[in-house]
Amino acid sequence: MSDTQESIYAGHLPAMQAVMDEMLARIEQYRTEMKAKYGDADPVDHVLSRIKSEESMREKCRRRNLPENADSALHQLRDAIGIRIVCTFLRDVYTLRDFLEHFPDITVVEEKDYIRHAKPNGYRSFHLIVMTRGYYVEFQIRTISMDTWAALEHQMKYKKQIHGNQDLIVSELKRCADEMASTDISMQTIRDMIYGELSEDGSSYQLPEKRPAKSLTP
Ligand code: 0O2
Repeated sequence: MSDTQESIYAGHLPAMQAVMDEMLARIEQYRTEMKAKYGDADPVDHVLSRIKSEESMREKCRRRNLPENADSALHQLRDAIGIRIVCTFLRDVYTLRDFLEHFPDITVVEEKDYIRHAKPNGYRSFHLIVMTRGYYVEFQIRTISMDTWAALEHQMKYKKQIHGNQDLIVSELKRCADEMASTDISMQTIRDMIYGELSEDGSSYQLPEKRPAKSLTP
């Protein structure tokens, strides 16, 4: 941004930062509660957060044919504030989703369950877009293995020159994504056995059903 160019977020940055900090504090609260319940086992491996950079936001506006202004950045696009939560186990992805949604000042705008419905390339993650205090926040909640996969796939997408057979890389990535998804279920099931939380019929962990659309805003 040049010295004379106004930020695309106009005067909203301090309020956006405050919203992001509040969401991060709630995630810390969740970790503390879960650690108290399960000893020292932390349900969250790590959390990343960012306000989309000025340049990335302007570039996204141009790509979407939107004017480069605060209305586009804050109302037409919904990922100016982004928080990625990387969980140790699969069930934590959904309990965290429930935890975040139970706050009365949070309105769920959209959920995209790319774990239940993986993208064709194998991408898995739970995306939750909420509105709070007048700002959208995009949460990406996923397991460690989903995160490792997404990071590698991202490297492939943005590397200008790929050494090796790209078709083979793409199909190997898809195979790994499916194997990792299966391992995530096995790891959750083993964990449930350790904690005596296996379902009564002893079956392996099942992903939760999609909730009724009425819990989401139109
Ligand atoms: P960045 O720099 O990561 O923020 P939207 O971005 O919501 O307007 P879309 O595509 O409908 O558009 O949203 P979706 O599918 O929820 O994806 C949003 C973000 O999820 C992406 O952000 C990526 O971070 C991540 N993502 C989605 N699909 C893939 C994928 O196939 N591979 C990887 N590695 N990440 C993915 P952006 O906008 O790309 O940019």
